[in-house]
Amino acid sequence: KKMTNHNSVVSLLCAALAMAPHVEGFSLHVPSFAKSRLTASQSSFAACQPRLRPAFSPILARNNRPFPGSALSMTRMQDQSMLSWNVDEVVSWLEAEGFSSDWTEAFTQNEIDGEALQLLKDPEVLDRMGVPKPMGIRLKFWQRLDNLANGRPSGSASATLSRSSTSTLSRPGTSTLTKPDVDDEEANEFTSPGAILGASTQAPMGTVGDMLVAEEKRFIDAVAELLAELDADDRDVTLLLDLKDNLNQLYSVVVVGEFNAGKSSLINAILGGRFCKEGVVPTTTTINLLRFGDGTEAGRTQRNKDYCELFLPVQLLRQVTMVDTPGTNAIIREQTKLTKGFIPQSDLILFVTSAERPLTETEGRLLEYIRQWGKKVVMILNKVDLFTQDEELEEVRAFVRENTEKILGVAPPVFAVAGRLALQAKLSRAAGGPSAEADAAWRRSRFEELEGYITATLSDNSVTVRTKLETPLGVAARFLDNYR
Ligand SMILES: Nc1nc2c(ncn2[C@@H]2O[C@H](COP(=O)(O)OP(=O)(O)O)[C@@H](O)[C@H]2O)c(=O)[nH]1
Ligand SMILES: [Mg+2]
Repeated sequence: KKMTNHNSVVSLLCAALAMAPHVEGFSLHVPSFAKSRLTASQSSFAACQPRLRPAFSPILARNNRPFPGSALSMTRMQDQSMLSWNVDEVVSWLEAEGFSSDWTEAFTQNEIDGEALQLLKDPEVLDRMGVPKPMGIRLKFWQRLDNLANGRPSGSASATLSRSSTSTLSRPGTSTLTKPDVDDEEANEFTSPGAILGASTQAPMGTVGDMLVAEEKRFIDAVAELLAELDADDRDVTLLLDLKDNLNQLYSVVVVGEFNAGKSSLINAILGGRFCKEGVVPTTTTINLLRFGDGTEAGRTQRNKDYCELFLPVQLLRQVTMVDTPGTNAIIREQTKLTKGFIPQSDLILFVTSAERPLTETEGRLLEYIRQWGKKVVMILNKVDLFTQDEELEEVRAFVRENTEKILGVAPPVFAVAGRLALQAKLSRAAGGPSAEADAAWRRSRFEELEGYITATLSDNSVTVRTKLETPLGVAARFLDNYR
């Protein structure tokens, strides 16, 4: 059930895909090379489909919801006119609702008139009629039939669900997701700050990237429509549509961890300046977005309710938006909520844990939460200058690796660094200080390896584009898992 890797994300998406073909304007012509990019395996969308079928009917049964076309809803029938339809009229209705010729032919051959139509609630009857199998399309059929029988507007009219149709909804507050994955009452509680990242710079994706983004936007619209039909919370649908809008934005790296783990110091070390406030007591009370800005923009800050943007003349920020979070802390619950709210929007998570107290219980719970969103995680074991022995360091690094793997299901890269020393080295070099000293601090900081990884990740377009594409997919998969 849980999202352990990209393949399970993709298999859920296949489930959505199988349910989605009848959404108006929906098509998925993903080139085969792109499919393998998305799935990271040989599995194609088609190959995933059979897994869908056994899954759906028991789920509907478990939810104790009648099939839309079941006897229960049919007793509410108000519009009697369909009962007098002949076969041609039934077929015209099917066509108008967007069902394929496989459907209309099966209806013609089996001489389904209006009276027979209202009895078509049994999946086995549809099987015997030779109607296509995907349960998603059948569900839509029952839904349309139910609308017809109850004199409601056609379902296809709602198939054009778009951002504008949800923009009047209340802004995301505390999500109502109640998936009991973690026995922590806060586990699923988050405040989504909305599409923060969707503010400025466009990400250069390349032609193939742009094409995939366009396809994925259609796909997300289809999933959003599906979620709406599954009575998903409006706020969840809004989040998904916000993420769709974020697809064209810069890659975002979000730094999370408990307060005092050294998140702000790490960002400063990466950027080479004291831009984020550091301190022994929780200092960062808002989410800070670090974006590129030079000339008159340099140093400008823009405050909003839950976040603050800083524009800095640092080249790396042309490629990424770095995000400093307040961190999680059992005492300051508001900050924990803010941090959690931001996680769904991130493309890459740098999870900072301190050598003083590597992987605490609350950090474990935060990782659990992150995993539910299908995020790519890089672990940073910070403050390694506190170790006097290399063996000690390696032992703790192994501990972090093993335990994060247990939680995430995949082993993320683990970097052991001393952020504070790395920043000292960079600042001292920039100020023209004694180079031997700076070099020694730099070596002790072990920062080289992490920087190499970050640069390699960001300069590989296929990695960044892929990760960006996966961001809304992981969230979509979680919602589908939650609501189906
Ligand atoms: N010994 C040591 N202390 C560090 C290191 N990085 C940060 N710190 C200290 O840890 C404290 C918390 O750092 P900060 O970056 O504010 O943590 P945050 O709350 O996670 O943002 C500060 O006093 C930092 O000076 C490090 O690499 N080594
Ligand atoms: Mg901080």
